[in-house]
Amino acid sequence: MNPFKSGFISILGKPNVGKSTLLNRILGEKIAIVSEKPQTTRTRILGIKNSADAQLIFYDTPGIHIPRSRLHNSMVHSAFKAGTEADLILLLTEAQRPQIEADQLILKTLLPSQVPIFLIINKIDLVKKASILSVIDAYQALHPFQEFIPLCALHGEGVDLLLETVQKYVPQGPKYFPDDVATDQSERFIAAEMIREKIFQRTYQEIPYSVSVTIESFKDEPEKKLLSISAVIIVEKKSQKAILIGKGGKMLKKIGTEARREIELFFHTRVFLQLWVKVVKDWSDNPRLLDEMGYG
Ligand SMILES: Nc1nc2c(ncn2[C@@H]2O[C@H](COP(=O)(O)OP(=O)(O)OP(=O)(O)O)[C@@H](O)[C@H]2O)c(=O)[nH]1
Ligand SMILES: [Mg+2]
Repeated sequence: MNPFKSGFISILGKPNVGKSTLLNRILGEKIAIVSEKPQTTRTRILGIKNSADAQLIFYDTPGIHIPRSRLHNSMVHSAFKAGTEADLILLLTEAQRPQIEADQLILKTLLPSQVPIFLIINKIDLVKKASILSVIDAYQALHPFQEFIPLCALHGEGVDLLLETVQKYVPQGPKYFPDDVATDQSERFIAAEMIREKIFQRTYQEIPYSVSVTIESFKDEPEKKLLSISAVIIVEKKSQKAILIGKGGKMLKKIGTEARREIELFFHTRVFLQLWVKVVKDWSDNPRLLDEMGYG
């Protein structure tokens, strides 16, 4: 029998390149929220992929960008930290829009030089095969990448090959987590993230970036086959609160319905979801509040 292997693999890259989509695809289950807007992920999200002879522990991370608030600082710091703690780094870029200079800066200033790095060229469904070669050519000059793997995180093409290759690079090691554990995130955190995802998908301009979600109560009532959740959506300005609530409460209702469906799917139970909106001025630049909200 092959010796058991295990390792920590960090998925890093610019915002919006598909890091969270890739984590969900690898796990075959949605644990990381996704949107078409950049800076969706704000914290490190751990996901565990078990097979007969390996345990691969992935970190999805916030997209690396130039910070403009303390929240951004914390996001970039957590990506950087996940890089330094990894046995292997997957640097993601987009096939149709590779940002070579930005990735070069990430490689030079943020990523530890001793950790092996694969270049993952995502979204190959959006380009002709021939153009993938020119992306590989351009990146070859930047860094001695261990592997170049083109894939489509959205539909899955190339993901099995990625997993086989990752397994070759991780060391022999123990099973860190029991087989039935897929993530270290709390149930409350997952529910809050699902609400935040719907806000990211449904609102525009500065609104998604001004929102944080806190779970006030989370009550599992198995005898009623019901999960009751009450959550507060925190915004920075009164005007944002008005937009989130919408005319006659329409927007909040829509977000609530979509979030409830998503939470029901994940927890396999009926959910009663109550949402409130509260203004907390400048929370995204307040170290104490950021800490309380889990962005410390
Ligand atoms: N066409 C296509 N779209 C993709 C693919 N992978 C991800 N996307 C889309 O890209 C957008 C961003 O995906 P995310 O997974 O949220 O990206 P991210 O890198 O986690 O973004 P941040 O958390 O903001 O750093 C979403 O609209 C995804 O549906 C892919 O392989 N093909
Ligand atoms: Mg993400």
